[in-house]
Amino acid sequence: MLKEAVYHRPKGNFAYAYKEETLHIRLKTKRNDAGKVSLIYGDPYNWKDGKWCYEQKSMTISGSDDLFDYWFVELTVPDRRVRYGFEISDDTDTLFYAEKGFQQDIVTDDMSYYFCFPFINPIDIFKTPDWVKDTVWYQIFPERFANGNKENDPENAVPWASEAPKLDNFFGGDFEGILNNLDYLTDLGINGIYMTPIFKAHSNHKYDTIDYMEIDPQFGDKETFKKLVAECHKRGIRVMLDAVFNHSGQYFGPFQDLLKNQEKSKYKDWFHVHEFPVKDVYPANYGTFGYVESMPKLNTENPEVRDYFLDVAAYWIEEFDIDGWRLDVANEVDHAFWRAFRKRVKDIKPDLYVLGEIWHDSLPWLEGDQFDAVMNYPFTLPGLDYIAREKINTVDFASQLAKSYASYTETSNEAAFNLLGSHDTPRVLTECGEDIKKVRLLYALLFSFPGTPCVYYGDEIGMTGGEDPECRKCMEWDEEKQNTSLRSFVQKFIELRKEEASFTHGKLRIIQPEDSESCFHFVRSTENETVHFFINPGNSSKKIALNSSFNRITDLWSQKDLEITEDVSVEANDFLILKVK
Ligand code: ARE
Ligand code: CA
Repeated sequence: MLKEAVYHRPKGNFAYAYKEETLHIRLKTKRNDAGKVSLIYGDPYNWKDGKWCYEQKSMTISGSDDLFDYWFVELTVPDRRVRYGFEISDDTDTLFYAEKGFQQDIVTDDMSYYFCFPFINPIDIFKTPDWVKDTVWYQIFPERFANGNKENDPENAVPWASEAPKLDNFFGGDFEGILNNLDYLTDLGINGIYMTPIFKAHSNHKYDTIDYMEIDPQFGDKETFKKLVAECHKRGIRVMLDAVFNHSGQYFGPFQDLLKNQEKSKYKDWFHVHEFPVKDVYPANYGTFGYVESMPKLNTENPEVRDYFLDVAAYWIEEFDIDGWRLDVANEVDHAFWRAFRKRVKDIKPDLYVLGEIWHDSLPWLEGDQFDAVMNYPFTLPGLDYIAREKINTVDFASQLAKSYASYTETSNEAAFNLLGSHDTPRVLTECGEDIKKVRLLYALLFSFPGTPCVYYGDEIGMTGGEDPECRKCMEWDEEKQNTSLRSFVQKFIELRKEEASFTHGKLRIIQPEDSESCFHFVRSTENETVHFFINPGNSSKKIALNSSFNRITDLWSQKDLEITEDVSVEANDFLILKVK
């Protein structure tokens, strides 16, 4: 056994309280090295005749990447305190591994040898809102979804879809346009809307905020917004807004005051001034988002700035009853700010969804004191590489997904915001070279994987579009131009997801592919059922061996029961979902 590859640490994604009396524990070992791992565990105070009383529970592999197997066990701990170690066997020997390293035999007379989860205190348990895993989101870029009121169009607005989207053109999308089409969303099965910024701002994307306390007049007013949220809630649709607290726009009052009064400005410490006089010209002599001088970076470490933006966040929850905040450029704002943010918003609304926009490893933000989840681009990008671009094979894909999944707690994995694209990326059909079969496969993955899926507006009807701003075309409302069969496919999958508990609550196991041409096979299981998912992006059908231990098998897509004797195969560019009892 390669001992150097064995790793555990009683923290982070390797050990955490999932519930008041439930611990999750992970161990990683070299891929295909350990045949069996079991947890040795017990109450540190439970001794008899000078010996520690322990129990054993076998662990299972939840997934493997190119280097490691990730072992997992869910442990019930009634006394909420535990010492533990691991018994690891390969085909030649058995070793015991704990905080003080490896031993040939179980240690029963020295607690200091073992890893320690001292006590599960409820207040420390990382909880995400229960409703999130049952939500299917629809992302709306308000300027481009629907124009329900021409009166509020910006004066330079052009007729709907009359030209290509640009960095600076307007088509007049607004809240009334969304209100007029809520039935369309309900019919699709949507029960969550994520809107990109809606506050007063200069641009068509509104990430350059002028006033965080005002709705942008081109979208409507506070009354219309209140009506929109109420209508959504009536339909069981949750509403999440976009918080741009990393930077403001250059016309944000405090920044304008800084430009005017310079060192005398009472806002001089609200930004990252490099030198005075501050000038809003390129290159900016103050901190900005990227190199965008129209987006001055806010000094969120300044208590005045922190208090101002926590009040903003609180206002839109208290006054408009929103259900979530998506946090823009979340990784560039200090952790202290986000800890204060979580405390403030959860005190107002404990089941508010706090979603960070982070494109890379985000564990430091996902340990329970900051975000509930992040936008899961580490799911999106390998999925596009595997199915859309055919850049990686099944072994690579299974490895990348298993690795990113094992990097987080189940708690945040269950609330992960899974997406195939957004207003920042090319549309999925364009990524798939306009091959609808590939898009269907990606949706099959999106709606089956643990987390909460999001449909980017118009993707469900086969809209195309490259990099921003091309991915922000006006929504296509002419049914003749919509791919209505793709829409029905999406609608059916959302329905299936709502009917089958394993899609939203099943524990994940990613099966190691036999070879690079195999289907991508993963399993989701609850107490009463197990569902096997097979994704075959290849150009030939693939037979799958049905395990004889299954007694009843249902093909969930066709709703047909299968005989065990039948040879079952997954067609090319297709998927198969088998529920076994
Ligand atoms: C647009 C064009 C730019 C152009 C700029 C000029 O896209 O090419 O230079 O205009 O002004 C908003 C608008 C954008 C606009 C941008 C800047 O929506 O249209 O750009 O403002 O004005 C990284 C960040 C991530 C960020 C993306 C864009 O980590 O937080 O870059 N996403 C958020 C929002 C955006 C928004 C902003 C931030 C600014 O979602 O919509 O842009 O508020 C890799 C990296 C990621 C990187 C990602 C995308 O994966 O790992 O870190 O994201 O690429 O570039
Ligand atoms: Ca309008």
